[in-house]
Amino acid sequence: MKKVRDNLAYNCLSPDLNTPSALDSYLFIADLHLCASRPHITTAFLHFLKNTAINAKSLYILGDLFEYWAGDDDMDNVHHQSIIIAFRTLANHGVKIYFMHGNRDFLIAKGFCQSAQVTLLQDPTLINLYEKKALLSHGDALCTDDVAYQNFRLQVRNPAWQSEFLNHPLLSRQHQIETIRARSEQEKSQKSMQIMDVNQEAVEALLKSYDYPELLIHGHTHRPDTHQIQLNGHTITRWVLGDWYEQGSYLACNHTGCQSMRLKEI
Ligand code: LP5
Ligand code: MN
Repeated sequence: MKKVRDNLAYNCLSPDLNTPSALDSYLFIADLHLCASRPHITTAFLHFLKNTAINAKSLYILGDLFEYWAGDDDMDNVHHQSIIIAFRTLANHGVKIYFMHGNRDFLIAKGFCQSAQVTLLQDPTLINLYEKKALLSHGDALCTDDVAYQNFRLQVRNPAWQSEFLNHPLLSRQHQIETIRARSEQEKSQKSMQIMDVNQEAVEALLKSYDYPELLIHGHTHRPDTHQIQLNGHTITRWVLGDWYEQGSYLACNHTGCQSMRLKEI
């Protein structure tokens, strides 16, 4: 018990020790955007894996684990290796790790998953969470008002486009991605907050097509919150996960419910 209390005291801003801990919980994270140029975030994440996720049943990473992923031939660098090794260590302790693609790391493939002992999930994926249905998604596909992004997404999620892109040398791919990143940042500065949020009709259509799960958990918008949706006589909770830019956060779910948890500032 002491181990859990110490762990909570370290990881939570909230002093309430009665909230669900990581012990035997399902943990959900997204939008860490790990990269070598923000080493403190990687350090905080490795600490989270070693001290918090280690107590969980499963860890679900719902996309944008990395700032970007240029291909599985970029696994040898020290930064990527430190994360792969930490995942392997966690998996060897019996914690099941699931990963879903985000809009920045959808080129993660078999090589990474095998090496990190991570199971790749389709977007969306329905899971059973203590007899409740929970639908998991990165969330970008729900931002249907962002037409420029959806057109871009259609292009780069095309398998033929991806295999052509992966034929380029790693360095050239990295340069192309940097160019797209700059363009994306420039275009985002011109878009309204509303356009870059999920579209309510898209959310409702998705929930209906999955027969009204009790929970929808996603990231991408970087607007951590809980939304109650009343839809055709069903009550659905939409959990939006936070990013890890200034403060790491995760959603912990156990048999008593789900609780949004924050790490100390990073
Ligand atoms: O990630 P975030 O939240 O900052 O922004 C997203 C959308 N932007 C993106 C781009 C990624 O951030 C960067 C690329 C990731 C690398 C993927 C690796 C493989 C692809 C290689 C491509 C060369 O996803 C942003 C959304 C925002 O979320 C909110 O939802 O608005 O979308 C954009 O800004 C996209 C622009 O509006 C359109 C960009 C058009 C670029 C067209 C060039 C096509 C040619 C590609 C071939 C080189
Ligand atoms: Mn995203």
